[in-house]
Amino acid sequence: MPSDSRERSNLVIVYHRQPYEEVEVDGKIEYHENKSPNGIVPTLKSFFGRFDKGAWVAWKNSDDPAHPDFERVVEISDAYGTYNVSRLPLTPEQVTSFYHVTSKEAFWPILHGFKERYNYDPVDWSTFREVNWAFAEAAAAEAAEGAVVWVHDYNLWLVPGYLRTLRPDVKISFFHHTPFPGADIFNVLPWRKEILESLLACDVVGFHIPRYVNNFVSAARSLLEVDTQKREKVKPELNNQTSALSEQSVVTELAYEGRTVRLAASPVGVDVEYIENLAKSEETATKLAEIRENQGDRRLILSVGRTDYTKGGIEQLESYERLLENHPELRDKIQLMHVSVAANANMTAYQQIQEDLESMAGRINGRFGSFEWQPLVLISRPVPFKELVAYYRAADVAWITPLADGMNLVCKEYCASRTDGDGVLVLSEFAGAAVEIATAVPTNPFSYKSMDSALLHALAMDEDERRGRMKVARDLVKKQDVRFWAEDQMRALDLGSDEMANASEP
Ligand code: GDG
Repeated sequence: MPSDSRERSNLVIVYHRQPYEEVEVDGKIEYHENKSPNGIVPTLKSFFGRFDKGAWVAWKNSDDPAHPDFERVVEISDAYGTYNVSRLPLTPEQVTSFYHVTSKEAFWPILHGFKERYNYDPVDWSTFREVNWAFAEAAAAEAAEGAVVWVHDYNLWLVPGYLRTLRPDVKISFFHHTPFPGADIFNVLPWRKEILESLLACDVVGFHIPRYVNNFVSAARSLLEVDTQKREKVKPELNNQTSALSEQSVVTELAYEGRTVRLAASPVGVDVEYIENLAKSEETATKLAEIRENQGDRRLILSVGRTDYTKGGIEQLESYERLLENHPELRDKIQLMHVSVAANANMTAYQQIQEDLESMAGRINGRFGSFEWQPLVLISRPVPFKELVAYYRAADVAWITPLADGMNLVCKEYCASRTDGDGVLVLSEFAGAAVEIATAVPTNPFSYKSMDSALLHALAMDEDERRGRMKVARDLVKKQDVRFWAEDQMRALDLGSDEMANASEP
């Protein structure tokens, strides 16, 4: 246990990103709310209100981690209460090695099934271990006796194992935001056993959907003596049979070396209340009227996602070009807005995709456009979320076609925004959300035929069918919202809402 006098926390969230933005005002650093209201940061923070004391562990870029003025732990007070934020000072070299190289060039392609993009050569595994150890130490220093430590995502894969050694008393839950591949793909990673052993030090390992749970089990079984007898039938709301990711049963527990690890399939949802309020606001109504006036009778197709090979942007533009070529009747009648924002703009793999998207957009507009009509609008800068909601409201079709996606929140944001009950969602069978939203028009982004016919189907759909499908989708997105997800994770730790209130007792 730590020796200084700081109050320890009953809930410690370990997430690589900080829960606020640092803003310099008159030479002093102030901590402001994150500008982006979407995403899970506010939801995670909302859990602090249920525990006596909360802490967050994240990394902070630092040129000089040893600088005596560096404040390692700051106390933040905001709408979510007062909590500690423990910042790990990482040098630019550590960030590159741990995050940009190991996490993004080695892990990311494997998690999404792109073996051919896996780049192991530049990985410095000792830096990955060192950074994960630092996260584990920081979490151990913040945690009260018996605290819950909630760790997020693959870039912190080794944290549970280290933390269990440092603090055998804490409850550890780990959530994967990405897909988890089966043994054939996962085992490409040379550090596979070390990663799995670390995850098996958790009390709960969470995934979005049953397929990823079963894949994890297949990887664990391939390398370790695990007992995986306990399984149950997949709940109907997680088992859309038309999705390529459906499963009939799911393993719920795994026993390893005398410990039991619960496996939880809980799909992340969106903050429906927040999005609906935005969708119904005056500001959105004004923007919507402006968009509709510009669109005239043309049907608007909207696509939103990060610039990443997993998101299927290239395949989508190829389909759009084929449709305009093979269906001249569509020309001048539709417009595609493709919002594709780079999160890791300086990585070569992402730069290449951006260049390809720009060149395809130029070709499509050059081939089919006219003075009056631009077939494709490519937006590469981030759009404010409020504006995005107005476009969700305006879009006749949301065309969401990732090749692989843990969940995909954009499709849920689209449904949440459609307070008018209209709009068609075309959704890749390889997005985790496809196992939930059974009334989306399914599409297989690996098939030209499926991509083209799904969009044609969506454009031709009559109003009754559109509204019928959207109603079911909206009901589901509302029920399985972001709070539902977080509660589910806590339930897996045997911390229902009542128990959480008492979670402060050591
Ligand atoms: C990972 C997993 C999983 C996008 N463009 C703009 C913008 N966005 C926002 C969307 C949405 C978010 O970014 C993207 O969420 P996704 O879920 O689609 O994707 P990832 O970033 O890859 O997230 C994913 C997720 O974790 C949660 O577990 O679903 O599978 O890969 O919220 O709205 N937001 C704004 N402007 C933009 O231009 N404001």
